[in-house]
Amino acid sequence: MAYFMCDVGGDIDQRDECRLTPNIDATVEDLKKIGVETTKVNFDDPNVEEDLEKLVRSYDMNHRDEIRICKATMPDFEAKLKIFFEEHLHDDAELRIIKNGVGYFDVRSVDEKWIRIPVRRGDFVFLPAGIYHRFTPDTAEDVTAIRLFRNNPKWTAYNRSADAETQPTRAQYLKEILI
Ligand code: KMT
Ligand code: NI
Repeated sequence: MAYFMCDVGGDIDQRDECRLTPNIDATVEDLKKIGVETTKVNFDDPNVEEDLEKLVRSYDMNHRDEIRICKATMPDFEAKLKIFFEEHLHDDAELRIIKNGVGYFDVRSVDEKWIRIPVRRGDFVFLPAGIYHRFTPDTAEDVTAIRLFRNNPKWTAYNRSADAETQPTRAQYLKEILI
């Protein structure tokens, strides 16, 4: 379950749970308000391929690939981790299914607090285009994810800035989702 998280930095490692004390859960409703959807895929089900196909179709996607985020397989690993954890938005939705490992997607709540969504094997996450978000693996630093996308995905990251604020996708998100 998702929860509102504490600030990171100093003694607080982004790769830890980063819960508030006391913990404050974020509800499905909190996520719905910002256009975020989560569901599960059962990789141990022999029909998992069908479930994956259904997901791909229900989100009108037509491709998928796999990304493994770990030191051994990812060139410039440390730099990539920094990029993933910079608050940013994209012109396309971000759809991910975690196949292995543990990580955290952080998304901004309606009132701009960080909501942390812990993800592990079987977790599917949909982040709409224009939402500010970031990602980190946990301390094991080995996450494999399936990415769903359409032709010519617009994965350019706009880090939070005046420039990102003026992106049409951001305006669209604010108009359609937040208001
Ligand atoms: C992204 O676009 O930030 C990523 O793909 C990283 C998360 S995938 C588990
Ligand atoms: Ni992203």
